[in-house]
Amino acid sequence: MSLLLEQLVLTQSQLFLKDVIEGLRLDQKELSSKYFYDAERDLLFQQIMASEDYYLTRCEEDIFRNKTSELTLAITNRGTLFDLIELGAGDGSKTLFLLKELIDQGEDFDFFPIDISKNILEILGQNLQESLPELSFHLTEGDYFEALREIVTASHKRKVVLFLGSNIGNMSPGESLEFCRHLSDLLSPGDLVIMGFDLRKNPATILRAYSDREGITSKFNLNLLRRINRELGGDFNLSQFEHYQSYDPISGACKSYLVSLSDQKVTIGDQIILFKENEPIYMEVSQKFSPEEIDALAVNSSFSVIANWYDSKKWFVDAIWEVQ
Ligand code: AVI
Repeated sequence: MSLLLEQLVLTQSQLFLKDVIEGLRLDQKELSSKYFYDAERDLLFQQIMASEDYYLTRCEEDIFRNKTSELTLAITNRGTLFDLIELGAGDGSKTLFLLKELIDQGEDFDFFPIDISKNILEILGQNLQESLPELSFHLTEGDYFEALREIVTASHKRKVVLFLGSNIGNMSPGESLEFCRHLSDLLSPGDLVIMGFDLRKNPATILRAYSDREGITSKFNLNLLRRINRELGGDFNLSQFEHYQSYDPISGACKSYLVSLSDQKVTIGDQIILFKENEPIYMEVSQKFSPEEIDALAVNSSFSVIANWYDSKKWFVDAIWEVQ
């Protein structure tokens, strides 16, 4: 490993340690979901997406499978050359429908999938090479906005940005507004954004998606403690923490916690963290939206709404917005 890379790795793990300790020292303990993704968790998330209770992926796939021509037309009727950028591309399973249609129509575009997980990008790269050998793509690992800024600076083609899977739901309402404002600031008038939102629906259906009967979401959350043990020298006893999910149908916030099952002491490096029995660690929010909230988010961040595509159950929506 080069010295520079070694320093970078060291800095990243120091940052991870700092964020973990700061989060666990708060009165209301929390762990940042940006550290959730490692190879093991990527695999668990793929299992969640394939599980019966987690409807989100199937609903969005329904849109990408059945509304492909409408999606394609909305992108191409605004001009020929463009760059297609996907933030948080993951394994790209839904995007493949769109990519294939664009290629079949002979469109001239480059695809830039951006993800924080190197592992999932490698999987995506293989998928793309196998299923769409003629596609010109550039895998980009790292922070969404840093990567987007580089792409925007390097090419003057118009931009079409995908942010699918209700990834926007993993931000608080304040953070998602800030995120969308940042996105419209970085892009230029006429550029397009296609964003996936999980809609408010029967609370029991939502809760079950995150308290799945197979217990994958529980493993998914506990895996972060395992990662802290492995990478930061922690001694979390995973059997002493339990996953708990809540959904508030008034605010639309679906939140996950890990609850300590006993009074206990956890050591991370040279730091000691005390837990009381039943004390929660707040892990992640998966915000659910109404159509009105989505339109307001667009307008309040300088986008105009072009169209909304729903799945057949009207549980999920992909909205297409244009930068004003
Ligand atoms: C990535 N994200 C949109 C997922 C969600 O639905 O909030 C993450 C997830 N967490 C637990 N299950 C799925």
